[in-house]
Amino acid sequence: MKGIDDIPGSPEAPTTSTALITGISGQDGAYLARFLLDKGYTVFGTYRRTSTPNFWRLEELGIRHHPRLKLLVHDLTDPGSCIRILEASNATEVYHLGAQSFVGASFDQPVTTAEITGLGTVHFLEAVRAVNRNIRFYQASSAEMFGRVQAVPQSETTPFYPRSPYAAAKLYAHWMAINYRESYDIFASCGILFNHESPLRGQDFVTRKITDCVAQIALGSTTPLRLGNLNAERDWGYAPEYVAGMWSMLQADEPHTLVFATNKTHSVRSFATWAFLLIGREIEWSGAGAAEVGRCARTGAVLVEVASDYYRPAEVDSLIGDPSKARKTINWQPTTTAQELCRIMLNADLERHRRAARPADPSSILDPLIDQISQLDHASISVPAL
Ligand code: NAP
Ligand code: G4F
Repeated sequence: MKGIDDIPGSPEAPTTSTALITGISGQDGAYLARFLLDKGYTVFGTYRRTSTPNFWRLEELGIRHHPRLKLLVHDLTDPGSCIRILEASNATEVYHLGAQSFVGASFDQPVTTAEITGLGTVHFLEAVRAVNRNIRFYQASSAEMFGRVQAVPQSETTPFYPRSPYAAAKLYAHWMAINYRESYDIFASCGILFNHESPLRGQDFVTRKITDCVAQIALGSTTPLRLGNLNAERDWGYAPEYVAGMWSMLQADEPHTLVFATNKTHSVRSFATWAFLLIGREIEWSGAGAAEVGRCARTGAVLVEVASDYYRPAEVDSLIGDPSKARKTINWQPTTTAQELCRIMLNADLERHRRAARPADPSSILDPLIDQISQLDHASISVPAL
């Protein structure tokens, strides 16, 4: 079974290259750092100064104190220091992952989002242009740019229709990366990534919010899971597979724009249903809209309720990507299903809560549960027609 320590691809010929990752404290930054360190890279990672360090992901992956990992303080809204960081690191590959990446927050902080997620990219592109035009640059573009989708599934040729300040900022950054590719011959590649999740996902995002809450319910919590739009559908993949694709894009002969997706879509309701099934709770859904609830089929207890405060002013109803160009161009193919992803994430959250609740108790009630979930065949999770 895949778990938190798995990452596709293993080093064949160790490299002595140097890479710079912006947003190394985030989900993708942490996985990519480990991937590159495994390949022999020296990795410079930028993080923004906060009153309390935020390196829990690097710690969980066991790379926080890796001898080839160097952490540099940098805020994406500070253009001048991009140049200093590029010069100091001497990196030949830049993976620009840093962003205000939470769509919900972008409605409350549209200008900050534009500055970090939009202009922050241009600060780095300008630095590449000034310091060394041979640097290869990866831009973390997003499926959110498709927004109110103009075709199903979405591919590299589908027109964009952003539906949030985040998506609009990403679209600006995306086009600027392409603009620098075409204007200055900079190797700027754009990965249009559909949702990718993992045990390292931030707790604001719906998948991790679900697995974390369900793990707590397994441990005895009686607080229901409160969600927004249960009908939203996403194409969910496994983050370690996606960061491997980022690296492949920068090893190609020429810069590309590629969609990374699984070509399957599922609703938020389905993801929650799977997570509860994994702890032995079948959900019965009733009601509609903000009045919908999910009850335990056995006890009738309310396990899920809808909270309209999680609704967004404009929603992206359904995303499903066509990754065939990525397969043809860089031989990238995802393998983890959304159901398996749910199990990986739930397992990790159960383990975290077990550790937090009973640090040294060998007879934890969760041990048998985790074993049972690990052995479950994900194909055996029957998904109701929703
Ligand atoms: P994430 O976990 O939210 O990580 C974002 C990173 O950016 C964090 O390290 C964060 O630092 C950093 N950051 C935020 N504001 C900053 C600022 N002002 N200065 C410097 N750093 C700042 O996101 P992710 O899931 O790893 O995604 C990586 C990238 O891919 C993002 O650009 C995201 O928009 C994009 N993307 C993600 C997905 C997905 O499904 N995960 C899909 C498509 C595109 P803190 O730790 O201090 O917050
Ligand atoms: O998990 P989400 O917050 O992810 P979203 O908005 O799709 O954005 C993520 O994926 C993008 C790529 O497609 C990235 F660019 C972006 O940075 C981020 O990583 O929400 C998924 C869906 C939405 O439709 C939302 O309305 O779930 C719905 N949802 C329903 N209840 C909820 C909730 N989302 C959150 N975060 N919390 C809820 O309670």
